[in-house]
Amino acid sequence: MEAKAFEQSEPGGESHPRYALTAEQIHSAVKDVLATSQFIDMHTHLYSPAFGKIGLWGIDELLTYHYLEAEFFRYSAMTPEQYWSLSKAAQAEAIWQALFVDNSPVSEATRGVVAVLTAFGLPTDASGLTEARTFFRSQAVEEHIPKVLAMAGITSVVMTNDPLDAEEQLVWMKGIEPHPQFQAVLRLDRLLREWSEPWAMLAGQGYAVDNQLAGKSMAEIRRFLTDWCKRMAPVYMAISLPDSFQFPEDTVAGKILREAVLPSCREFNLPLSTMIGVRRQVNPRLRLGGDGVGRADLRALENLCLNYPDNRFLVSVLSRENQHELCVYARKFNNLMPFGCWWFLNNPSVVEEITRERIEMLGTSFIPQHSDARVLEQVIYKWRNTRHTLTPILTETYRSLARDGGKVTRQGIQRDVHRLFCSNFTEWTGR
Ligand code: FIX
Ligand code: ZN
Repeated sequence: MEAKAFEQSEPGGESHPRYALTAEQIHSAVKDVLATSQFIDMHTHLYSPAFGKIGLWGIDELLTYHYLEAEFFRYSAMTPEQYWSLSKAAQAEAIWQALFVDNSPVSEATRGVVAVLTAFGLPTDASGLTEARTFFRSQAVEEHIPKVLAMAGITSVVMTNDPLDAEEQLVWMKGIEPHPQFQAVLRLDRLLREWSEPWAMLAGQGYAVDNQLAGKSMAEIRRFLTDWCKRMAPVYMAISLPDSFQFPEDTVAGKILREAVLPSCREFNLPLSTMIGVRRQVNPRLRLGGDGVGRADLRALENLCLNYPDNRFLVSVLSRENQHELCVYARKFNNLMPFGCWWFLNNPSVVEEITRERIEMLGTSFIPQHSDARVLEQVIYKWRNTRHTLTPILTETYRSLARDGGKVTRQGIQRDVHRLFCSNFTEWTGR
């Protein structure tokens, strides 16, 4: 019986989209579909050209990515304080020397830089950065951005926009033209911090909030969210949350989430993205590279999904130990969309494990990956690696289906890949 799926082969050959593929053909079809399909990058820290210097790109930024800074201190005798006192160029040179010249760049993040250099035809074994710097300096950013996105095979990129960041606020207040390839996200981490900080910032933007969150504070926070939704036209609102996150919780942040954020999401029909499990500043000396991970109690997520059925939640969890629970919750609540293999999970071995589990439990009703790129050119290696890691996983998935008697076609694979990397997101966000 095992051959049944393969007996259905139609005339017109393998290239016919509805031709039932053989086990051998499945591999090349999956590889080809993954290589040629365009994806949406639904969470990054990249910016459209209108944001000027806020958007990071080029070799010095690639080398001083906080993933690499954390790795640098494992090899170098330099203290973090000495490192922070250097110029960006000197930091990049120190990292190049330690991670690429004195040692083999075999980690995921270092291989990424090698892949980017290769993609631009730059040397990967140079003793210094002269050639790479000359190349990047000669690029005009407005043309460089679409070229890089095309090289990564992504049609559009979702930014992370913080309305309480002074520099970013200025750009939005000036008014910017929407960019066809960049979508905004209203990021709320600062709003949900220890209230004394956002209180002063909101007051500074002209909202009549009280330092005790009393009086009409909540209505004013709603007004703040409304104004920023109109200004940014975000595709979702987002918060990253610690491993200790609880909901409901009788704290200022818990109250703002319940009484302002969730109702605003409903009003504007926006999903809320929650990224749960970060332990901020485990080692503050490493700055951005100093955050860690902790296992979260996902009952908080259960309470959100259960008690707010009219809200939609995009959810990524940072701890490997929370991944299985997340899949189980997604089977219980169809207002929950798991996404991405975030940060410390974005390594082939872990991506493979998580993605297999998600397919086994959720079929194609999840979003396998986002890049989380902070520096433009990172999308080239991050998306290449995603395609590479997913090829054997999807191949095996479809071969199992064929073994069970299912008809596997190129058209079906295309539909599924599109669903995973585009339409699960666009349908969820209504864009
Ligand atoms: O909170 C986030 O969006 C995180 O992705 C970042 O803050 C984190 O520093 C990062 O870059 C992870 O990839
Ligand atoms: Zn991020």
